[in-house]
Amino acid sequence: MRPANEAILVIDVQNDFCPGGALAVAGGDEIVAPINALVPEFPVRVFTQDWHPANHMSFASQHEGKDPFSLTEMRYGPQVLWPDHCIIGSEGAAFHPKLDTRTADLVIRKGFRREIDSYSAFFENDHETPTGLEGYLRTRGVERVALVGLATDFCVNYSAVDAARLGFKVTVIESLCRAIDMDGSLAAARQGMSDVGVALA
Ligand code: VGL
Ligand code: ZN
Repeated sequence: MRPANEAILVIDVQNDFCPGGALAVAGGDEIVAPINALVPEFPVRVFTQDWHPANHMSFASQHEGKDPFSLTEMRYGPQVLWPDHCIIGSEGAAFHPKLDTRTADLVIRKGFRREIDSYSAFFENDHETPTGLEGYLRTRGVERVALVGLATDFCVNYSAVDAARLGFKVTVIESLCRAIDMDGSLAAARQGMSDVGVALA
């Protein structure tokens, strides 16, 4: 067991981000078994779930004439438009069937407000609406967080950067993550994470 102040965050290991899903990440299912093996080593274990209403504003289907993977402006800044994914209560929003969720202490759902996307496990994409995860981790005495899951360049990246900015010591275990990698987004994410002191392991 790792020290009592260490948490693992398992980000969005859901059917829609795995092969066959609506926003499939290549190799997304390969990380499930090694994540199952790693999670029990941590005393604090948080899993996240992307969780959108069917008319979520991050969906291209809500923007007349816009294609998935194009960009739009939201009140809080630029936003990639996605295929419909992780709709509340759907099979696509469920955790991968082989992911052992019995080990989770807490499941955080995010992205449930129609108007705001939420890549990060800590703040929605306006960078100010909190999910409550910071308070949970602090009240459990957590000082270090390790991140694994999907996708490296979006939800893992945003969660890792927010964690570092909040003062946690952060490691992204890259071998247990997989990326969407659109238009150099993986390289940009790795640079952005390094810039705020996230260790890439
Ligand atoms: C994610 C795009 C849209 C992710 C979630 O989990 O990385 N990416 N929603
Ligand atoms: Zn999403």
